[in-house]
Parts: sequence; structure tokens; C-alpha cells
Amino acid sequence: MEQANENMLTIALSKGRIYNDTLPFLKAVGIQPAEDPEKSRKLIIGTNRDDIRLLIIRATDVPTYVQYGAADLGVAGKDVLMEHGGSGLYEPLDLNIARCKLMVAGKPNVDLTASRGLRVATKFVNCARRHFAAQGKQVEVIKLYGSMELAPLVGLADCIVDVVDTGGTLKANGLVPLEHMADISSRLVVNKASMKMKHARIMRLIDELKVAVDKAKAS
Ligand code: PRT
Ligand code: MG
Repeated sequence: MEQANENMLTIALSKGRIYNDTLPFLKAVGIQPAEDPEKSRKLIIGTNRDDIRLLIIRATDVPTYVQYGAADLGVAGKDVLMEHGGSGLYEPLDLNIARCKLMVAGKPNVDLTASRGLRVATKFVNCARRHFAAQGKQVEVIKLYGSMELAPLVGLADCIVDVVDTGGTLKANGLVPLEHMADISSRLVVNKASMKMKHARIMRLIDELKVAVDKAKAS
């Protein structure tokens, strides 16, 4: 197993859309994973560069690994970063990938005007509380870990807060988007101490990635 050392740059990524959309940028800056995390069970994946390795972790865990310096860098959705709060992290680059919207959704006829007592099911409990507090509403937030769309259908909640891309999942469950909370894309995040200790290498990587991101935007 690759052992961490002070020359190593560790990048935390989640499987699925973030890994798939980040891979072309890594390739563009000369970083090739040694194996495919979708096929391997390894959680630490080496690359063609012996000073760079990847950690493959859950999307919601990326800010935590980077905050504590277990990874120097990571890629995380803005939704996940807003929920985490961003402490210990720099967010130097918008990768413009895995785009979606953070929304309030519910049944078409739902009344969200009550100033207290509304029940909101979500995995984004902090975002939800903040959003409704800004409207002067004190809501009851029910923490879920997935399939939020089910909650309004079975009377668990009046509405949900979730990320929406095509809206197909809402529609398939008879729900509609009700309030737009934020436009979401994935961001490169950097541990604050790593940014100091490994400044030149990290800045170079950020600059190279930015070129690749700008190229992808233009095409
Ligand atoms: O899946 P897991 O539980 O491990 O974690 P995760 O869902 O947080 O990870 P992942 O890989 O699914 O998502 C990573 C990031 O991708 C999120 O943090 C978002 O920033 C971003 N993203 C972009 C999305 C979507 N689009 C998206 N559509 N994340 C989730 N979805 C869900 C959506 O909630 C719905 O349930 O995909 C489903 C299909 O969406 P529709 O609207 O196209 O039907
Ligand atoms: Mg998912």
C-alpha cells in the first residue's frame, strides 16, 4: 500500500459522477489513476505519478477528510460544502461539473406559508434550516440519508430539500420543484495547512486544472 509522506499529494474523490467528470481534468494535467475505482475495492488508488494518490470515499465525507488534512485536496459538490460549512478548507476552483440545483420540492398542492411547524425531510439539515430561517420560518427538520422523495408521499414531511438535475425523479414521484435555493457544481477544495506547506505544488496543480476547466467550458 502507498504510504503517505510529506511529498505525497492526496486527492479525495467520490465514485460515480464526480470521479467520472474529474477524470478528464486529471488526465489533462498528466495524472492517470493506476486502476478504475468502479472495478477495484481499493480505497487508496495510486497514479502514474508516485507523488500523487487518490482516496475514494463517500461524497459527503470529502470535506471532512480534507478539513482534517487526511487528504490535501478533494472534489465536492457545493451542496455538500454548504452543508459541511467549509471550515478548514479553501475552495479555489469551480470545476463546473456535476451541475444541479438545490431545491425545496413537494406535492403540487402543498402550502408552505406557515411560519412554524412545517416538516422538512432532507439530508441537508443545515441548508434547510438556514433557508427557512431566512424566510422567518421555524421548521422541523427530519434528517434522512436517501430517497427523500418518498417522505411527502407517506406523510413524513410537508416538503423536502434535495438536489435536482433533470427533475425526472421528482416527476416520477408526483412531486414538483417549489423553491430554488442554489445553483450547484463541484468545487476543488484544499486543506488550509496543506496550502501553506505544499504551496508551490498545489498552486501549480490548481493553475493547470483551471486551464483544463476553461478549455472544457469553451468547448
Ligand atoms: O450516492 P451517495 O449516497 O454515495 O452520495 P451522493 O448522492 O451525495 O453522491 P453522488 O455521487 O450521487 O453525487 C455527488 C454530487 O453530484 C452531489 O453532491 C451533487 O453536487 C452532484 N449532483 C449532480 C447530483 C445530481 N446532479 C443528482 N441528480 N447529486 C444527486 N442527484 C440525485 C438527485 O437527488 C435525484 O435523486 O440524482 C437523482 C436524479 O436526479 P434527477 O433530477 O435528474 O431525476
Ligand atoms: Mg447519489
